[in-house]
Amino acid sequence: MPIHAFRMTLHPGQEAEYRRRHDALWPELAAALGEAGIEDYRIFLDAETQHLFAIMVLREDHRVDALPDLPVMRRWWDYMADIMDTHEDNAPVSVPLDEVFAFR
Ligand code: RM4
Repeated sequence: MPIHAFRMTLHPGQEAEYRRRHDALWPELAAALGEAGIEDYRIFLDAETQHLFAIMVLREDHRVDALPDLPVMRRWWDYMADIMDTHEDNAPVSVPLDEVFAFR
């Protein structure tokens, strides 16, 4: 299964707010993530650097590249923009991570 890993950055002092918002993830967004072919999506925080490490396990026929075109994804990014590093259009700054080890 394809794996996508990437790094985002949280603003200092926003850990509790970030957790709160994700604990209440909009059902419409959860549905869109599932429909895009995401089987498992986890985000880990490095509290020293404020880096958010995201890992997505994807179905072979995933369409995650189309997520930025969805209005619900854009609305979520607008909602999250006050607590994360973002581009001008509110998409989070996302740095791809290269896999260097796997154990299965
Ligand atoms: C994150 C960020 C990501 C999104 C997840 C659900 O805060 O907005 O882009 O995929 O939430």
